[in-house]
Amino acid sequence: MESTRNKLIQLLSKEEDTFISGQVISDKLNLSRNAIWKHMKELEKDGYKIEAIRNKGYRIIEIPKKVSQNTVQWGLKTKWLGKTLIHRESTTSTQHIAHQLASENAPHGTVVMADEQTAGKGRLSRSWHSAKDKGIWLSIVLRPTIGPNLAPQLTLLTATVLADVMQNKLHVTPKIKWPNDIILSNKKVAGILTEMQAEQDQIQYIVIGIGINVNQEQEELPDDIQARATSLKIETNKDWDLHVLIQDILLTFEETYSNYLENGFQTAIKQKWESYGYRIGETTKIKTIKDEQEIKIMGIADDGALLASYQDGTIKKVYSGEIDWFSNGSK
Ligand code: BT5
Repeated sequence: MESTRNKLIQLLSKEEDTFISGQVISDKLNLSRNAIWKHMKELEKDGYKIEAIRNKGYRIIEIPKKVSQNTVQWGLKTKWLGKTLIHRESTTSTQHIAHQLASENAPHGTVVMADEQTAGKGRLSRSWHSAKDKGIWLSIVLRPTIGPNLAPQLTLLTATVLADVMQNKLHVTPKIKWPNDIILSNKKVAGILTEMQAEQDQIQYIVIGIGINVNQEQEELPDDIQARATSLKIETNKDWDLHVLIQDILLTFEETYSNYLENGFQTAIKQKWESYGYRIGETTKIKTIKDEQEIKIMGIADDGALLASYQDGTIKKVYSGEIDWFSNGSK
């Protein structure tokens, strides 16, 4: 249920720079002038700066620098992604909430965000550190019209989205380590977790989890990942507004996803992914459930698999595995 406060912010954010008269607000939201004034005072307590001018009305001139449904929705330029937006201060995992909502018919494009996760998930039951207010921890519910076998493409798509936003907005040089890590200065800054609910040949829904370390200092990263993890702040020496980055990610995701549906993986994603690819053309080790082998990374295949050249000269597709960070096979 949307609160009057949310409706008020949505009304004001539609017109961003222009004033909205008390009369219009009163008519649209069925509020008395006095009630409007009280709501405005409450918004100011939440950190919104509101300009009120007699005979003109109200406009928001500054929003608080924190993540909430309102701050992310204010100025969000997407058509469908994040139109249903859920925010929790603390949760076990945004994946859990997204799965729950998806199984209750949440629409395509629902986004769940949290300030903190107490049981953040990585792949294969690994954990994901998600410190309060320090990063972006969000999940997207999608109902794609592709076959379940193509779901891994969405992980690669998401990786190009994160890399594009980092490169274009933060002017850093990201790399994508197959299949789901975003790397800056040889360290992991973000990870992606794609989970699917499918029946036979049909996807019911997919939940894409995105975790990005944003404003941690080096010493704030947990000991067990210190050597291999970084944050956007460590890389750029700057604090970043989480809600603004989330908006950039959602808009870029929506544009990339439309391009993917219209033009296909090969045209929309593959080449871009390879331009960001980590250690492409290099010899390294890959660990799969079967074994660990020395390979040369050739690129990715049209279905999203890794193309690996083995020592016996064969080139094979790898669907699941872990590329070694540091090993160099030729050493
Ligand atoms: C991932 O798994 O990289 C997927 C991460 C997805 C996290 C998001 S946050 C929103 C949504 N809700 C969730 O509960 N999850 C998703 P994987 O490739 O398995 O990497 C996990 C490994 O990365 C761990 O075993 C650690 O070594 C390392 N790690 C854990 N937390 C990290 C962090 N904050 N930064 C960098 N590395 C981390």
